[in-house]
Amino acid sequence: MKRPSLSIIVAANVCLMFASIASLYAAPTINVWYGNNQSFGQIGNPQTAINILGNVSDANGVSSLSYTLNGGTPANLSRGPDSRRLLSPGDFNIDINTSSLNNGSNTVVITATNSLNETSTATVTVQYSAGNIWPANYSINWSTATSIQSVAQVVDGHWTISGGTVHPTYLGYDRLLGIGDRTWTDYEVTVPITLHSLDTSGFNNVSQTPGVGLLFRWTGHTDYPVAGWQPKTGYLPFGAIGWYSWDYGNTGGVRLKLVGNNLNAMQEDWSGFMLTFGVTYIFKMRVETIPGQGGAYKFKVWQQGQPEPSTWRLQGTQSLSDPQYGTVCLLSHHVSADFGNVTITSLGAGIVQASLKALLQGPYTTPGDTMTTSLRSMLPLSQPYSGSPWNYGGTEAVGFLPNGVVDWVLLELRTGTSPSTKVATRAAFIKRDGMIVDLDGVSTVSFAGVASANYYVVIRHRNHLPVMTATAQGLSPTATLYDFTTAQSRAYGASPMVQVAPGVFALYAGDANASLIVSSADANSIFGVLNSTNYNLNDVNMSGIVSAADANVVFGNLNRTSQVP
Ligand SMILES: [Ca+2]
Ligand SMILES: [Ca+2]
Repeated sequence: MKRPSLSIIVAANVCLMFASIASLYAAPTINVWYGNNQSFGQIGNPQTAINILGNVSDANGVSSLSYTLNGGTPANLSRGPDSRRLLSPGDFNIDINTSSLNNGSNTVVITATNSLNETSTATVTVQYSAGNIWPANYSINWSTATSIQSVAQVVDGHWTISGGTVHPTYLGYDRLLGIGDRTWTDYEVTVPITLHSLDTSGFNNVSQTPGVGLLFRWTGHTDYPVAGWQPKTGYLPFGAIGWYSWDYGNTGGVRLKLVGNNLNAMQEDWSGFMLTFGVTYIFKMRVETIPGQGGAYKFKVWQQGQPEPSTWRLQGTQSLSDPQYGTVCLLSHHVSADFGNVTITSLGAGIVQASLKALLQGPYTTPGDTMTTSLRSMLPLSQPYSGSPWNYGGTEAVGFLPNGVVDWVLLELRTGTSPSTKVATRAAFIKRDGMIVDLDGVSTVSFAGVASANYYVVIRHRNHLPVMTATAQGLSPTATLYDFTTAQSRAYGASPMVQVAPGVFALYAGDANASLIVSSADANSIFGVLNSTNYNLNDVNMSGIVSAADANVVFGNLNRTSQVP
């Protein structure tokens, strides 16, 4: 592709994108690269922060630069060059965590002061749309994109769309364009890339290795391994980088590499396969979750117009201690490259695991903090929550009951505390030790088609009062045990559980009519079917028979109500 001259690019950017606030006198000039009205979150969130990028300049020298968010306390901004994210003199990058933004309109006021104490300000209106998850199947056609920020999220750098591609206008350290959601797990990305030239300053001690390609399973900058910078500059952890790179000081080391978390090389291409400047190559990379192992990454590159190779050129698997989810970024590290149209395909819409432990008061028995399995011979082989009031239509069923099963429970995931935000429901087994397991009787409970994110988890049981986690829990393909039994505060609300032994808490038994309150109506229900010996809601102590003992459980818990909102 014929590249426009730099002067044309800059002139076009000044017309189209730069928001210049220059005072009538010599106060600093603040250029906000992507405009005074910027929208974030409307597609989803590639990373934990948003970035408002720009440059400040003044003939007399800029002495300070700061910003406020929604009229809050001014925060100082670093100015480039800082050898990493801030490339040129006066460059700034306002990194604001999305959790600090109002859902809706936000006002960022940037204030610059020069050495003569002259001040100028620029106001950026940030429209933030909370709660969106980036569509799992996604593509970008740069020819029809109205702006970069309308289809992607700039993390670093000044980027330009031209000739049906996007490219970093100025070459520097980790120019990143985020595309996708920080909660994505398994996906495949295809993008044509044309390399033009190398910025040899990328061989400096900090940058070390110029390269171009794709960054996978990344959720944003951190304080590791670079701590305390503004903007945040730690680039770890990440899932993997698939790229074409020039090893430090070693032009013979140019090759395709698949680099894992902590910069561990997963696989390198020593076949002699080289990319030619000016030629377009298709970069294709994917990550898939291998249960119990981690992310499996595969990467191939071939010349556009040639048949796609049937095999992957590089591959490797990361461990469960490496990121299990995160977005994809286009990455140019000191390389002039055009990125063509991006195609992202979901490899399964995500899956999260819930590892839960809880006890039911009815069948609870000491010693050993276990539950009886007296109902075992009566338990249905398919989930019992299809009727009112649960109306759950799931098809969970087994051919036989796994060992140790006490009963079926119903789990819900919610993005908030309101019932209207329920995103998933699953029936599962609760075992005598309190562990809640999937249908195989062993595994944590999986929720397919659910993105990694924070969720409140609700446990319901036929004739016990439900409980919900006290706070939203980060659920991902890797499960972390949440144990309700260890403290009253593990569940949401006031006195949500009954203490059944010192330091041991259980769900309240006795809601025989599933009304979410234990009352005399439950006792009446029990007395109406005394001596029934079937799988019966009124058998609240789950002994296998409806008797006066069940009514006594009700009387012990009278007026207890569900604390699940
Ligand atoms: Ca009741
Ligand atoms: Ca009973």
